Amino acid sequence: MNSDERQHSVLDNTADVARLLLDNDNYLICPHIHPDPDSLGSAVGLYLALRKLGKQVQIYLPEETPPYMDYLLQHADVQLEQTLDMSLKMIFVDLGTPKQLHPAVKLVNPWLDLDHHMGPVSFTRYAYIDQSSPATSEIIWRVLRDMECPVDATIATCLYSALVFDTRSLTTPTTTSDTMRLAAELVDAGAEPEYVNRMLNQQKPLSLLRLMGEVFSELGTALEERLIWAVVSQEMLERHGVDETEVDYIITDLLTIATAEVILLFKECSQGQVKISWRSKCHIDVNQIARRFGGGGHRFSCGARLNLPLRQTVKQVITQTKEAMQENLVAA
Ligand SMILES: [Mn+2]
Repeated sequence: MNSDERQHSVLDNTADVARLLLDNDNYLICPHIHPDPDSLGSAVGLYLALRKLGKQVQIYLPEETPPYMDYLLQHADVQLEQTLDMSLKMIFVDLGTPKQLHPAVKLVNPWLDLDHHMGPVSFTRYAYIDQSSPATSEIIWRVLRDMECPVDATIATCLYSALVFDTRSLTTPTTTSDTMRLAAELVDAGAEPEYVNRMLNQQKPLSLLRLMGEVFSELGTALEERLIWAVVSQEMLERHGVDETEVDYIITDLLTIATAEVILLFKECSQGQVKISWRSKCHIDVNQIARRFGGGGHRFSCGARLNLPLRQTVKQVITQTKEAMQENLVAA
């Protein structure tokens, strides 16, 4: 463990994280804004484990989440509003950067950051970051093991959901045989693959499929179809009666296109921003491109938000992404 003058300690291993969590109490777990199943599953899994160990703990989530993730939240004490004070040790899971926090979540006592993203880690008192980890839930699993916390079927379901979501069902380049062994351990502990697949992948409303039909018929392509992008406007969302939170994951369907190396999804949000998501099959480091637009994430999956009109955003981002692909930003 080493600390600098700003009282920030980088923890070297999950055993240190486990000791810290066992030695302290009164936690507030904070997922990132618009949480995905890794952030939410990690938050609830850690919450349930700390409760088992007799700790005071709550989850602070100041926004509604899409209904398909309700099964992850049903066993947790989730606060939509929270009085923040120094007595609550804030734990961030899967955050990436403090910019990914909901505006209601103020850094009153930023205490511990558990993450597998690249990016600044010095905003909390303690941090454990493992960029090689396939999901934040894998880190949580190791912490639970080091705390000798018994894992029941509910915790296993949360962590398994997070793991299969972030690894696209155990198929991303970060997936190793260890990842598969972890998935097997979680199934042994009570996670049901069929149930989790149904919850994560078979909950789309018909209206979303109809919207996808329109979006897919108007895909943009460049560089001999190596770059492919989809655009979803507010007008399309309104016309099909689709909630904007339901749209994000249609991007994974575009990865099935044979020629595609990089995929982009542009979503016009109700607050006037445009949300941009990049996915890369395995060659191009799209995180380097996202960072040029103030965003970030992983080498193969990342995002950014711009306060520009939709058409202008598409033009600028496509131009830069094409340039980056031609420069051949190869993932390490
Ligand atoms: Mn993650």
